[in-house]
Amino acid sequence: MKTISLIGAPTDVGASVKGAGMGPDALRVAGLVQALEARDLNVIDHGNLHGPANPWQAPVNGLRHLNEAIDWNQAVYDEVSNALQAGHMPMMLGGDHCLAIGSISAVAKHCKEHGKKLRVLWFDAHADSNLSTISPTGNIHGMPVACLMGHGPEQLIAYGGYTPAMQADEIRQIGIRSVDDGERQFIHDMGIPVFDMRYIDEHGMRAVMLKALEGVDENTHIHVSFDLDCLDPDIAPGVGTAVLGGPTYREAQLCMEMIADTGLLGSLDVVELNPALDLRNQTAILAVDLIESLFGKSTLVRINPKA
Ligand code: HAR
Ligand code: MN
Ligand code: MN
Ligand code: MN
Repeated sequence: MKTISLIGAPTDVGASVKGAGMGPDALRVAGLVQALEARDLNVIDHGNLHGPANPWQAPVNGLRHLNEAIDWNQAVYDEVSNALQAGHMPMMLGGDHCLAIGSISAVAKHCKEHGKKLRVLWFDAHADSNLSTISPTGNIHGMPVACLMGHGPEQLIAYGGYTPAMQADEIRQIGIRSVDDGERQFIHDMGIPVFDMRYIDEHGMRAVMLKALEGVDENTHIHVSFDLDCLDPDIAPGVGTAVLGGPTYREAQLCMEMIADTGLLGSLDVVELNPALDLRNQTAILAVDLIESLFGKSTLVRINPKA
């Protein structure tokens, strides 16, 4: 039986609005543990990590709350590393998306040490590829992809002991529709593969996921970094930085189902849930519903599913 390590990281130090720190508990209230157990998974809920409070300061040198972000990511890095070491599948419950720096640094190191190929599927409305010099806000949740690719403050780019943690060909971004000018340039320069909303509109989600999963094999570790603001705000209002025009419920389900079909999911981030902005916990409930599909719950009723 597979064991899932739930790791709560209740902070919003990287975000532009407060509230994401309540994300882990809202996911628990929505029945995350029970849903996973119903998928025949063994769940160990490690509870919530501890870290510095959000001092709510202005950016310094283009970075907001750098020291706090460093500490939180160290805690996430350590706990995700422990889970992988124990042979468990880490599920990091954010918290804002800056925490993916620690989480993916740990996963990338694990893959290197075990000769595994890494494929990160980054679901997001935003590109999260800002640098301190180009960010319009200084918020570090807008910077994790750049940090993981070796561009960021030195303490945020070397958790695993080497830089960069991740190469451009190890990530696929899906659902992107809000990109700053500087980020657009960075994405082009680095060659990060992006399936933006226009691409999804034109080609359809099935074609997008087939492409995003191209090249994965039995030796691939898939990491899903799921920023809930990827989803259309009509169905997922409980996020701090909602952007119109995201994937529908069915499109999101198809993504999860196609990843489940690979059998290669190795780790997961669920981030940017903001219960203070949610309606009766509906975004958390939706997240749990999608996670069930990611772990193989299927609504297929065809006699021959391949037909
Ligand atoms: N690009 C903007 C910035 O850097 C908004 C980033 C918002 N990021 C998240 N995570 N919510 O995806 O400030
Ligand atoms: Mn994000
Ligand atoms: Mn986002
Ligand atoms: Mn693994």
